[in-house]
Amino acid sequence: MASYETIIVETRGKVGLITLNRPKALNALNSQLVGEVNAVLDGFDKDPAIGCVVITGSEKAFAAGADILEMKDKTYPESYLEDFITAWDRVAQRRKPIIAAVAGFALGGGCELAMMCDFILAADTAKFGQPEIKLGVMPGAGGTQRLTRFVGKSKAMEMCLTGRMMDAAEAERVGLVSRVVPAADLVEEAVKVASQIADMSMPTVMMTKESVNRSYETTLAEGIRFERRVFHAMFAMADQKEGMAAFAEKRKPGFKNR
Ligand code: CO8
Repeated sequence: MASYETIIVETRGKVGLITLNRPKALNALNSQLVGEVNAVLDGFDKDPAIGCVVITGSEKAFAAGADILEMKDKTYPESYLEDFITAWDRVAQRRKPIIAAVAGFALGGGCELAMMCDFILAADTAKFGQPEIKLGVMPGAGGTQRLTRFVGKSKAMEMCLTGRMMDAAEAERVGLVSRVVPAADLVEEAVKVASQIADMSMPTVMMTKESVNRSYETTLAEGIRFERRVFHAMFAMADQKEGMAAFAEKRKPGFKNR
């Protein structure tokens, strides 16, 4: 496997594990880190041996935001010409599922990166926030849009306008994270959940992800129509026959990804 300077990459069975690793800067997201994460995700997406990805950080920080020192002197034409931040969107466009396992700070771009993943598993130490307003800017990688969809207008507005952080308990209560686990168990638990997903039929997993994501982008009627078409199409897959036969025969299914 290629070596990287800002992340650590491992595989655990069918799970690809990416650990953000710029400890001296609390995993601040610079352009090198973005490039490395995208390169690894490109590889995982193409690798049939990988069924699910986990992105995590350190005990202290998932990521404390975009790298302020790297961006502070940027001009408007520079950020426009290089299409600053757009490369991050590719995390949200991935077809295989990605779980964010968040301990410590997930601030600014760190919170936005977590929200680009398919769901967030949080340690009890997690703290989420969009503090960009304190830097004289606003969230730029989806924070004003995704946070609002997760937690509603009132809380999103308060967080974006004041920069207040939300702790793990509040984040679970308002639906930003799927579950909170003790910090010491976070990565193990995330890999366990990812392994369960990776053992399912991969095309079914990917179609399910696509269908849930459709609910963000379309009307209810269109979304239901999309779901129904994909659901019907699943009866053309061997994995549907296998999954239902296994249930009837009281055995574990052996999915073949077709
Ligand atoms: N960028 C660069 N360096 C950082 C960042 C950052 N975002 N956050 C922390 N660091 C560095 C500090 O400068 C410090 O370095 P040094 O030791 O060389 O002085 C080191 O990390 C440790 O940080 P602190 O000493 O500040 O640690 P504390 O425990 O005292 O405080 C905090 C932790 C509260 C997290 C504090 O570091 C902080 O407020 N950080 C900045 C948080 C922030 O404002 N984030 C938003 C950044 S803007 C943004 O994300 C725009 C989004 C655009 C999209 C990005 C693409 C995904």
